[in-house]
Amino acid sequence: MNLKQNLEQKLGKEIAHADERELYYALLGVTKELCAGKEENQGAKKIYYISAEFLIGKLLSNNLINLGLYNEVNTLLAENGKSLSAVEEVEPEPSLGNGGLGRLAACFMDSVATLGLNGAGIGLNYHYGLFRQVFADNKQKEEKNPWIEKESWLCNTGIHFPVQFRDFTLQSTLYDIDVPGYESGLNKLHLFDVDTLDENMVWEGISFDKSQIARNLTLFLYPDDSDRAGHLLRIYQQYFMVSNGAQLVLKEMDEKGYDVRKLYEHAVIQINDTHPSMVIPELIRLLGERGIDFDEAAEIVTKTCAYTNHTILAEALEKWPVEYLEEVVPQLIPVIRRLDEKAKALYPDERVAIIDQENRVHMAHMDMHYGFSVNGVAALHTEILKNSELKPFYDIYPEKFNNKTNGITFRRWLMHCNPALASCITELIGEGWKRDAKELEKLLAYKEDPEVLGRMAAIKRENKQKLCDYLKETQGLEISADSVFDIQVKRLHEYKRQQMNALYAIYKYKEIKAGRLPKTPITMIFGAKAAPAYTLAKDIIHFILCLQKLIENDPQVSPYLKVVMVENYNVTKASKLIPACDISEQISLASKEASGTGNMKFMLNGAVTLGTMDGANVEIHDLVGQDNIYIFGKSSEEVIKLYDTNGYHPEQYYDSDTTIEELVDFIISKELIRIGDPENLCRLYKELISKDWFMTLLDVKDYIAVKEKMLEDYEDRAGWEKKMLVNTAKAGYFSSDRTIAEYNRDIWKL
Ligand code: 26Q
Repeated sequence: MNLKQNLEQKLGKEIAHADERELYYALLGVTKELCAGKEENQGAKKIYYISAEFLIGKLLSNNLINLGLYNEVNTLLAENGKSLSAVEEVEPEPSLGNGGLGRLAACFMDSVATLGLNGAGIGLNYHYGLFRQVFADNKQKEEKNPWIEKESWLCNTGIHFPVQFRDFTLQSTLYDIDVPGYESGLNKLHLFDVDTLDENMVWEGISFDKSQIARNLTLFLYPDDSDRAGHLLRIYQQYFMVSNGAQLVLKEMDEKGYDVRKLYEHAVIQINDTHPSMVIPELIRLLGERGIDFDEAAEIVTKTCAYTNHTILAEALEKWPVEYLEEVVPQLIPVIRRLDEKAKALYPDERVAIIDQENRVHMAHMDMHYGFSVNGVAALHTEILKNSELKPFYDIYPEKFNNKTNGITFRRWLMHCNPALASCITELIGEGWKRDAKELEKLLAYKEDPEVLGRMAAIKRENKQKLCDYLKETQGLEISADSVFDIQVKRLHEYKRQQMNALYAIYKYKEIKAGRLPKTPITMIFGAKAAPAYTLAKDIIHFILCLQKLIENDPQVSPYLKVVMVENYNVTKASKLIPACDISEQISLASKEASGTGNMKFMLNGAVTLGTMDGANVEIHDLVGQDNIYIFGKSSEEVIKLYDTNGYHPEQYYDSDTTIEELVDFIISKELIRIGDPENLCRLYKELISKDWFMTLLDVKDYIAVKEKMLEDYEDRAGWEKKMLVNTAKAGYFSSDRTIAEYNRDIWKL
């Protein structure tokens, strides 16, 4: 049966007579059937990527691309007066992640399948995801984000495992999502859930009774963990995930007839940050139930598990009080204690203890003692882990440490989100780049070709116009495609320094007020969710929204400057924002951003980076050369030294520099206080002049100077277009296909 017949049979009517919703569900059905008919990737050894987050985004178009059907469907719909992009709007986006770490897991799933590797993802099926962000009174409010409908990508496998907690046992149900590779085989994303979940227990916003585990376990990703009940729920979730994961791995070993004593010959478990670390003691416990003695079980598991670190922020490295674990999973306590004793016997150094003197379990320490690989996610990040953050471990286990610079899937982040650029590239250099992204370098041959540069610039202009239309339609925002699009979209965190970018908005506002007008108007676009309990992050959102209002209502300034905050930034919005960007803001305090992956997506789509020498920015810099990136700020060495010596005092910068003083004072100016909430604005102001833990004032002047230079260079259109081309051409290294090939070569060895 051909595609048209199949679709119309599902619809029960002609395509031309169906609406977008009907078309979406019919296409969902067709795609799922096609996946069901596809061969699963096979092999004697399998990679299990276990992660609390898989920020997969909408799947329809990407699955169609990978199945080689996108163009056919697109054309078929167009012939019948329908548009695939309108159909896409119907699909709900699952928010099963916070940001980088979760999106990385999704890109990795795509590449593992594309490279034909035998692998699977293991995670949880959160019904309401993270949360949906809405703005009210210039503040973030959280709402639940339901995404599971009667028909969805989830397939109930009928597989169940018992998971035992202290006072009760929960039965899991496994749901699978198909992950078709690009013109390749298929893998599964396994998401575990409980049948006893009660979606109606959420009363308002994202509040619910945190103590009713059987009813609330998979409602939300990271429910507010500002209190004890929140922490416990997180541990319930983590243990539920890893116990199911471990049972699934062992079940698959049994089914294949493999000896679990040789588990490491057939399975490798990649632990995505410390959230799944309890898989180590859980597997040891399960092997013990099968009669394997403790030391042998520990050795088997050590040869099976590998750990990826995504952060050097101490507060994000999980340390659970023994007492919490005792309350949730007492059966793991003897295992963890023995692992701790074994490690202490060999390495008495308190800095490498699993259980510390305050009776807390350091999850990362367990991973490093009882895993065979530890990797950072960008070259600089891995060096910092080895030389400072995890140095005591590097001294013990130098052979375990390795770097795997992050990557992104070009299927979603170029072919899908920027089809015009993708076909332009193909016309110029052929199809090869889709399988071997390094071939993008062939574009460099056109670096001086005005016709090619003009085409790329025209595509950028079109993407900017589309974004204007979208923001007008969805948020009623009026912005102009003739302005410079300066974009910072990422989770809200002080170390990412959205507040520094907002101080630039104040700088520019004052300049315009003083009659110094930008040659080209500037549109500053922000998008960010703040963790619900992260007060200062929410203050920064409030600050930005107040600036947006202030400028919007100022006829003297608004023709030259706009500040807009995109509501509920997510994968869908990213794919509309990124292709439209001129200036990519990657301005974290050096040493704090492990890698960044947005930086790679922007670069690939022809934006020029404004950034610090942090995370993968360093590698972008080395690839494109200093003429094609704008770098500012103190180096990671200088920053680390400032922390070590307690050498940074924001008040010194504030008191000694009138520009800085004026910018910061504006946060509590009468103009802003009239619009905003004094409590939030004052708190932010005080924080910046007295603590400023992430050193905004240290770099703000250099930031402004370099951004001004960048805007000046933007006026040289031919020069700028060349930078755009070089950025796209050099982005091949950041394909997640390269990253996954390296994981396989060095760690998984499938
Ligand atoms: C930890 C404890 C308690 C509650 C929450 C957490 C928690 C939740 C989410 C800790 C960390 C995260 C997410 C981290 C993350 O997204 N890290 C990013 O990972 C990317 C992929 O490697 C990098 O590119 C980014 O630099 C890094 O910030």
